Amino acid sequence: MSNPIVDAAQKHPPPERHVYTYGTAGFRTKADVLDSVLTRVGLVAALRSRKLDGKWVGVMITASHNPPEDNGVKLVEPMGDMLEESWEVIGTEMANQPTPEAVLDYYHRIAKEQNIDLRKPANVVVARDTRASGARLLGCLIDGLKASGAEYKDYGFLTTPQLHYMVRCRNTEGTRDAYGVPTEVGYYEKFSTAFKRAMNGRKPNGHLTVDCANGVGGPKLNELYKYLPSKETGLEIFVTNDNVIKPEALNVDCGADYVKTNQRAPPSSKTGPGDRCCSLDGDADRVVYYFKDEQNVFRLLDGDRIATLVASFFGDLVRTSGLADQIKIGVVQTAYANGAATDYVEKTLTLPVTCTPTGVKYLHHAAQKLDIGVYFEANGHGTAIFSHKTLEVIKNYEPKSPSEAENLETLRACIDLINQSVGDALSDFLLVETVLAHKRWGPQEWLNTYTDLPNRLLKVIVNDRNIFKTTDAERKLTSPEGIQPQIDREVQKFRQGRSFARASGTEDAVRVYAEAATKAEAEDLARKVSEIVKTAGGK
Ligand code: G16
Repeated sequence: MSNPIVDAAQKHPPPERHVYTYGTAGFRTKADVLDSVLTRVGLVAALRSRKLDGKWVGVMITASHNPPEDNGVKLVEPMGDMLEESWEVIGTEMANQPTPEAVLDYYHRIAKEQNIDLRKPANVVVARDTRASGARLLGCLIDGLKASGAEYKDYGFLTTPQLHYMVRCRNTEGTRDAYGVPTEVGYYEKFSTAFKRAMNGRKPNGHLTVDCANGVGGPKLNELYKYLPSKETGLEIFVTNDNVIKPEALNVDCGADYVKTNQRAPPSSKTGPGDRCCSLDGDADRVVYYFKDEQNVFRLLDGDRIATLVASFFGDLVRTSGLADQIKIGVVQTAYANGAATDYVEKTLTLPVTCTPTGVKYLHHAAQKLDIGVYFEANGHGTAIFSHKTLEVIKNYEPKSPSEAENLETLRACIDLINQSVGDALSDFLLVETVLAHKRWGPQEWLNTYTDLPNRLLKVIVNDRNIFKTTDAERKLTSPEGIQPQIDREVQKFRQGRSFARASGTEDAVRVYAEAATKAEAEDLARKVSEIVKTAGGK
């Protein structure tokens, strides 16, 4: 007798001998080998929702910063967090089941092991970015969802953070933690209203050019901007690279990853000295800023800079609202954070820094331990989150003066302006604009806060990146054997040298990061470490 799960798995068989892993941000690889994964993710999403008593879980089809021919899929927990780690293992095992019958067996095995009542409802929110393969993969996902009897709400095209927002809104609707209205209009209204409140009459200094990586962020930003008319807000935005009609243009010579990795503006950029620019990535969950200085030199203001800007602003607001003794702020970074940024946070802002492995889930969890946790990866992924206790303190505090009242109101507005479910490029850049307007800073004043150590990021292609294993928040390699002492010996030859190598969880490559006293030295160190990696990796 036929079974809907067996039928769905049969309809979308995996390619032979392909091994899938749930990486830094879900399954991510060439789109043409993902059909079977999507169907099985549908089954896992249904199980996860049932495990959580029918709460909405999210499925986002995206490969974010990867090239157009890639795609990917990730699962989102009910409050908008990344999937719990033990379920990443379940996802990986499900994706690698060899036959349709094995898929069915595994489905029931997990239900049994996890005490999941399969008669319970399952609710799943689905969205995708603008990749050409998205429609086909959505079909595969829906086959899995239907086979497991899940209810689903398909939002069509959304940015990844919008999907996280929808999930959180749906699960908190009607509760005291209600996060917002789970519609696109609800999203635009929430963040635009918060921006106007947070600006509190201040106007941005000059216009902002936003490069949307030819991804889903383009149309969504154009929509959001309708809620922020420049006549009312003073916000003048020039949207560039928003061509989603040509999916092969996605992330090509534009976008946050291009700008951060190459340390240059997209070739299409036509801005003049002092003009503020920012770049989103393909699914609009990262943002980096940059500008040309008076000498026409490109200057990057990356995730580290956003973290320091936001942390210092919140420090000021907490103090001037009269809450300094009740709320402590901390910053969470990864090994990619520039040494100068870490120093600035610890020594100038006198705030504690935590270092975690790469991946939003790690930073988010570390930030959850703080009253206000500001977390950003250098590549522009990040946000700030407020603990329950902190939200209560801020909500209930009675200001002692008109100035305290004004600062408290700005702090309260910022809480609404920040997408607390996940880093969100649209909400992040509105926050940066708010801080710059309050401080009356242009990009040069922002840059002047500290001087980055010159650095270089390289990608090395090896036979098997999985042999590269790390420890100490990815700052040291434990395998292949003997490789770390070689890297250490190189690093010691460079003034202010620091370098590490780690396998990417989203691309088939090992990433090498190096920083040193001068640009030439940083490049030299990165090259030397890459050579060591190449030799050890067998290509
Ligand atoms: C994803 C993750 C980020 C990570 C990036 C690169 O970003 O969400 O946390 O920094 O991949 O990861 P890796 O170095 O392991 O390839 P995105 O924007 O691609 O979703």
